[in-house]
Amino acid sequence: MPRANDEVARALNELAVLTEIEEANPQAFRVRAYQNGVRAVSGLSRDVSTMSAAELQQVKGIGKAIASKIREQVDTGRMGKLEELRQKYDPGLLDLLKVPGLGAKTVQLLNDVLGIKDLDGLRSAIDEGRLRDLPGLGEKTERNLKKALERLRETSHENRMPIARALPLAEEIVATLDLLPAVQQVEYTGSLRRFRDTIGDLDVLVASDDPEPVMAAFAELGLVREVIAQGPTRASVLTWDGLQVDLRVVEPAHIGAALVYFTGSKAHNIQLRERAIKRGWTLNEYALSDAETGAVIAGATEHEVYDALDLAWVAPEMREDAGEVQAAAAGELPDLVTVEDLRGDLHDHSDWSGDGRSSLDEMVAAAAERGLSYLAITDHAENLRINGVDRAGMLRQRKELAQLQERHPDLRLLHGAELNVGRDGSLDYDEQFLLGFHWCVASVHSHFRLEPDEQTERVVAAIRHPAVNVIGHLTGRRIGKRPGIELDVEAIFDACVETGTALEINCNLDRLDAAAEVVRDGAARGVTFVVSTDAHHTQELDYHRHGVRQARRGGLDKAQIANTWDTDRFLEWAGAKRSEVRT
Ligand code: DGT
Ligand code: CA
Ligand code: CA
Ligand code: ZN
Repeated sequence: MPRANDEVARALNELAVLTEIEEANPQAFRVRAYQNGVRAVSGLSRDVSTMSAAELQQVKGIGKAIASKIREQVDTGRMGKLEELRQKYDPGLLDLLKVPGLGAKTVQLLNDVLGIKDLDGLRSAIDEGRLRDLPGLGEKTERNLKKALERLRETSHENRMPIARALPLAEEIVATLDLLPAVQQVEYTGSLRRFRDTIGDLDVLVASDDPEPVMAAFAELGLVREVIAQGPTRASVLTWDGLQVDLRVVEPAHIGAALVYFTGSKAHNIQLRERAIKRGWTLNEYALSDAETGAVIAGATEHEVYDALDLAWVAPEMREDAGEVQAAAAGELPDLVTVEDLRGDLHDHSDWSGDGRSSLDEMVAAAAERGLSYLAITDHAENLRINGVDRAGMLRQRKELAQLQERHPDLRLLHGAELNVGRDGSLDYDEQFLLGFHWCVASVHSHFRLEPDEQTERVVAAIRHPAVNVIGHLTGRRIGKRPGIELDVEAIFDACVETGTALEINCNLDRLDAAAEVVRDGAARGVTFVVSTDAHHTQELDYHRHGVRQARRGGLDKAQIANTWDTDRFLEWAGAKRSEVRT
């Protein structure tokens, strides 16, 4: 998405949430209009900053009022109405709206009557039993809210921000600072560069000989709510959505050492420092230097630092002290995957099912345009509550796909489905019908609260089905929103290896499922993986860039990723499992 669109969508979204509080009604006309605006802007491939108000109004979901707000944001970097609401409502109220069971009406009531402005306020009010006497609430609601708060605390990893929210913010900050003439290089570092799935605070590093304008521009960023601390070369700010961002400006000659230091992890840094000490050197955020003379040995680039320590350069995603330093010393780091290595995508939706937003031919054309060699269309199968495709629909789609195949000779199209793993491990349709697909993903979309052994059994049953090629988003987690199902992953790995079934690395930032630790352990067991976008829109085909980082974080060698294989090898592997049943 163009960066201006991202910024506008975020502002409209905040406007929708704040308006919901103002109107005390999530169905209010203005709320819905803003939400439609968010969707419209997010789905737009044109850069909104290049569009006039009249052109904007031509877009479905954008009316006159929203068009003028978009222009205001683009022209002035601010949205007056949003600023006004930000003044009026405490940011903590936004957190309250995220508590399951708390709507805008209740949030406003809590605010007006009890003066509750944030999660902490709500927690103490519940502990003191002050909620039960409010009109329309009662003891049961109080109990439910208490539970919801506990759950929220668990899933939000003590206020860590999910990567899906942190990454776009970081990319926006980096892109904005990168425009400054004083900036030679700018990178986000810390846990985000390591691609952890939640972020405590965001660390940004700039190389510059002239820190002053950089510090000034940083404090002036539109997304900054408050400057917490500011010095000549470092500053900390708080963004409107509650993320702390630490900026550090260093001289260009030190940027390599600083990148290593501020990327971390702490444990990885300690390993590096120990190697330096053994050689009579010191390693800090400025340089690798001789401990006695202070002479600089390395510091301008990361590669230089690792090289001097007799280590292969370690990809940031792997820097967790999980054996990567030893592997780098022995020359045994895995051959990690890049976006260019991925030749196909194997989990893609169209507007035939669920919430797919692009048509079949748009999806196929977009995959062809990206130079993919193969693509599996895997619309939702019939058991999904929201608009799964029935048998007749699937057969019609197969015909359409065959016609599209003729128009795209260089892109091998596979007709597939995303099946729903039932409570007992059963799947949609019947075995004969399922064997008619070229490729099936099976995913858990229901029954998230079963016991671990029941969950394991149902997923293993799906793995054992002859038509199932891969398990989609293994646990169904939504990072920071919903924990995944609990599984005995060892049993899953064994079943996968035994049957030639793959595990998916789902590229959606909300999911990143299987988790990196599972990828690492599965890789060691010999499990085959696929990196899949789960695209619901043509633009989401670009999500491969996230999935490869997740694969790297799992230390996965690209040889173990089936969609890096060429078409012939891939098709042979994908066909092997089902042909075993047929013979
Ligand atoms: P987070 O923010 O909790 O998601 O995790 P990080 O890893 O981003 O941690 P943060 O922000 O405290 O520090 C960023 C990096 O700076 C960290 O990964 C390593 C480095 N660092 C910070 N403090 C220390 C320290 O005391 N010793 C060493 N060796 N490195 C440190
Ligand atoms: Ca951090
Ligand atoms: Ca930090
Ligand atoms: Zn899907």
